[in-house]
Amino acid sequence: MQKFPIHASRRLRATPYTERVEASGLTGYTIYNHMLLPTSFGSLESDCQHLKEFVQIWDVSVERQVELRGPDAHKLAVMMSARDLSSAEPGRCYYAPVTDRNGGILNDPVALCLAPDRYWLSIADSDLLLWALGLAVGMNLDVEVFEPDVSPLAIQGPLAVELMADVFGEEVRSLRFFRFKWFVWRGRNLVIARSGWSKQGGFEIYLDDNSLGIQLWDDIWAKGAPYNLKPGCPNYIERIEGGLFSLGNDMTREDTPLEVGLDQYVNLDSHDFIGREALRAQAKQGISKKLMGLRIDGAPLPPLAMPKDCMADGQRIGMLTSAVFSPEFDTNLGFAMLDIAHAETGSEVQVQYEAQLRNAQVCSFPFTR
Ligand code: THG
Repeated sequence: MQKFPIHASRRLRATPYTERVEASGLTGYTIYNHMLLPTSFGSLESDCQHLKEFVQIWDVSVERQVELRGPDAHKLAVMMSARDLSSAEPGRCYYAPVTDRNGGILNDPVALCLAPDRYWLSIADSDLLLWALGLAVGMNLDVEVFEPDVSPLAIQGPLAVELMADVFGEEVRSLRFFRFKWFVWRGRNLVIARSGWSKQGGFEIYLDDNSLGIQLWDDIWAKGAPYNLKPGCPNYIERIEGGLFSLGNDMTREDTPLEVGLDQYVNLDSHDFIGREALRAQAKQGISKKLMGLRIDGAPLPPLAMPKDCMADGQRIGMLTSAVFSPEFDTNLGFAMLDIAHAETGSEVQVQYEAQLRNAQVCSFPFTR
């Protein structure tokens, strides 16, 4: 899209790993949580292929933590999340959508329960810190809310477990999906979780001292050669193939978790949370639009820079929110928020690309070959 450099500053933050990232073949950045997020190291296609075969090291410092700490930390976490965190256990991660009073999605963090009185909300791209600070004041809670010095580094790909065992010891192998443990690295304790924003499997290391970023990167890099370790980043093709939704792109405050198909992470009957009444009403009444998969005919599409209209019988019936050509599926894949009448597997729609209309078939997730 744009060919001009982006300049980091105190406001537009570099990360503890930026120096290594830039020295190892970075070819693109985006901005996420006021911070630099790599988008490619060569091409999306070659990055994607490598991610599916080997292992990559990802600077995902942009996954900032909102820490809730103190006697009312648990109460605040439960009030914030549509996912029932009332019986959250230390050592577990929870994908936990956060909604406003209308049920609109404010963020879709991974919540880590560090202790009964200590949570990290590992956030997507919106200022959830401000919402949490406001709620703490408004609800008169005894809780500290702040962004700690924590910068996650992800190790993703089928060989991630081998590399991680070499660096952190055999015990990482026993870590189950969406669990975390404390591991000793150079005499300090680090949270390591089995998680990450790809479907290839892997880990996230929550480094809690930015002055140690280069050391951590180098320690992992030094063990990488046998596994063909390369730098990487959340990959636009792989995440679409895998059905991972991006806040701000595929869902916004205009959408509810039910409309996005995140029903399994919404508990309407177990706990009180902000947005529950609206979501209950919507569940009762039925949704009027839904995020669906699309297979789009025609020449390979580049990553979508702006949403496109979806049409049927000459009427606008929705919006394409993400799309790209998938080499593995040998077709263009995308997500679209569609009026409910068209949000049905097998339904035929068109996508408006400037003057051109492209035919597309609606499907559900996950995409199947
Ligand atoms: N890791 C961490 N923080 C994050 C992300 C992450 N913050 C921003 C963003 N990603 C939040 N969004 C998601 C979306 C999906 C998942 C994780 C974070 C995810 N989903 C699993 C899946 O779809 O297979 C299922 C999760 C579950 O079953 O509970 O992993 O990636 N630290």
